[in-house]
Amino acid sequence: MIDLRLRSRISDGELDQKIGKVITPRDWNLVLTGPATIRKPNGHPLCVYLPKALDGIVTRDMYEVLHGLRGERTENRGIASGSPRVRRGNQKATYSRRVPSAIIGAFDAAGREKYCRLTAWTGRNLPQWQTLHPLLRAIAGNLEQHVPDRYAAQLAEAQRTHQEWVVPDTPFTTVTVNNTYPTGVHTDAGDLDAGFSTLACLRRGTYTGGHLCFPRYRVAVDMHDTDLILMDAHEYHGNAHVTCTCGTQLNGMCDTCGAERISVVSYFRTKMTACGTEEEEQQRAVQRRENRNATR
Ligand SMILES: O=C(O)CCC(=O)C(=O)O
Repeated sequence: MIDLRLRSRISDGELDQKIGKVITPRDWNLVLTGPATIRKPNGHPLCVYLPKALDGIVTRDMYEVLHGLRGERTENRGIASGSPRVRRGNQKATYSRRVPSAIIGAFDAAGREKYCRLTAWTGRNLPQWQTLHPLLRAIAGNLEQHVPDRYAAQLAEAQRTHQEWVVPDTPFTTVTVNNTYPTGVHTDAGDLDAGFSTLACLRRGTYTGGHLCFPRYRVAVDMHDTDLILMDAHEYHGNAHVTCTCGTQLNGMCDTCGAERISVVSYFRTKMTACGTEEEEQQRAVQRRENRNATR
């Protein structure tokens, strides 16, 4: 495994121009092709690339669960959707491009729902969620081995969280599953500062592009099937357009040729430590519903 400490980074002004935009090959000059630890100029880890780390771990059932999420679309990915947010008519809320991305696992009391919960898909598909747990444990094992200090910090937070919100034997509460679309340059919000994020890739059919890139450092990686990258998701990152052999720039798996790039981002949501037990959070949800009905 190479261990490389970068010497340079682009200026804040140059980086600002790229935020929210989809990355292109002009944004990188180093593409990782083998196992590598990449450090920032200050010596802190930027990413650890582990080709084929999940080979033999991802079963057909796991793939089917992740592939089965391709119909879940969201307008809530903000600049990570690769397009600016827009307002519809005179509505107050803003929306970003609709992209095939799903959040599964646990979620804190954020947004409209002021209580902690398993996401709607997770609640409806508990056996499928559990099918993914061995994969998440294998990802956690790699995190422990390659970035032990970040793993330990994240595990400590997971241990002081009610266990119904944590994937057993991992420091993860939540997973974002993306299917074949480019993310605009963004940083992840809501995950633990002292921790580290992880991104696993499953790939089917033939396509070009999709490179995951850290534009501040001009480093990219073309993730292949069962590759894993451990990464500082508080550094700006994004992935390039995915073009299949039909010549289409994809926003979702290609229905014609089957080209598909699934990215599985597993992390710990900082605010989960403040959640009550599942029973307490359910009571909070009922209470909120009753209060809302009473004020109508
Ligand atoms: O799919 C990728 O390579 C990037 C995904 C990502 O950055 C995200 O979901 O926040």
